[in-house]
Amino acid sequence: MRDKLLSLESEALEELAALRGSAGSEEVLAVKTRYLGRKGPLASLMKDIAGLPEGERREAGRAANEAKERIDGEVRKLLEGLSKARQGEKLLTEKIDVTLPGRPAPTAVIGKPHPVTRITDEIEDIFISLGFEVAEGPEVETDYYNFEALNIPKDHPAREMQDTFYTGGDACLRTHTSPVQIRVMERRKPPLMVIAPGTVYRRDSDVTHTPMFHQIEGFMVDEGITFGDLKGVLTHFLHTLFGESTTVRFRPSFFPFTEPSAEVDIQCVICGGKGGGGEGGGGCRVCKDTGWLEILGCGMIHPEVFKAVDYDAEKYTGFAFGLGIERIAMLLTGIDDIRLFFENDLRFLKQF
Ligand code: FA5
Repeated sequence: MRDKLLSLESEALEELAALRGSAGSEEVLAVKTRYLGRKGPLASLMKDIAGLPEGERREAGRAANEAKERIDGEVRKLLEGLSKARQGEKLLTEKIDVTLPGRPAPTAVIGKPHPVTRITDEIEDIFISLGFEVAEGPEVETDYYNFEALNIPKDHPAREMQDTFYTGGDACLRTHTSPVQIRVMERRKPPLMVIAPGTVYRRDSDVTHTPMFHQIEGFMVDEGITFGDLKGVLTHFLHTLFGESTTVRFRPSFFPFTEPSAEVDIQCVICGGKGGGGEGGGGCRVCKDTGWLEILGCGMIHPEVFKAVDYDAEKYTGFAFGLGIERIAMLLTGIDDIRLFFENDLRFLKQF
């Protein structure tokens, strides 16, 4: 029995040795099944061992187990070697060069700030650099904040149904950012240097008007603020935004919440202020041949407004201004139809 077991073992180990280095795991496992499986030669020797006399059986049983373990051990070693080799191969073929530069994403999928957002940020930065802080107010306002506290009388045309979106009762969509002046001044005492950007709504629609647009309100209140401060701040702002050589003009105007009031024009950036004598000799569509472009409304805050927020108008003075962001964006980008900003046509937006 012992010889039979030894020759079975050495035959199996020889076969396994022949597989080393060239075979795959299936072939190794096939040899294992052939020798150690239920129908293999070791199983049949085990059956013979069961029939041996008592004294020989134990000895032969141990020898059979040892032979089985040695064959099994060799199979395990071969399989481990194969798995290591496979891993090494994988590391080589699947290696990643982390120093390769990344692939740029196609430009169509990269989001960029909308031109109106970009110009709002630019304008905010100019005022922040002068020491102004940014405030916000609600888009749905009450009659009191949008009109009453701003000294806009009951019979003012801005209050009419055809100019304002009323949302029921006393509420309306704010028609300008000026109510933020009231909300800030109600809460705080001077000195104040505040800008308030935001969305406003009017029943308006043509090439230079949209029902929803953006304004930036600004105001400065303290003891001794003069019209000179207003001119200085706004001239600096317009020179920074449109260039130092831009000519600025303050023109008398009227707003119920400022006195005196003015509108500010800059010399037309398209025809250079030449009006009809612009490039090519034709008329200038943008300034309609006047040579000037209206940019914003402004003035010294009306004493009635100070009364509404409980400020002493004898002690404090201040200026305020409000500008339309889309109008400025049109001038800076050369777009001559304001509605393009809100159509979200990618062909338009991709130009910026
Ligand atoms: C006002 O709204 C005042 N609240 C501005 C102000 C503030 C004056 C503080 C004095 C002191 P106005 O209605 O002129 O003023 O509007 C201001 C700017 O908003 C205009 O110069 C224009 O650039 C822009 N604007 C007005 N209506 C529209 C519209 N429908 N679409 C786009 N822009 C508009």
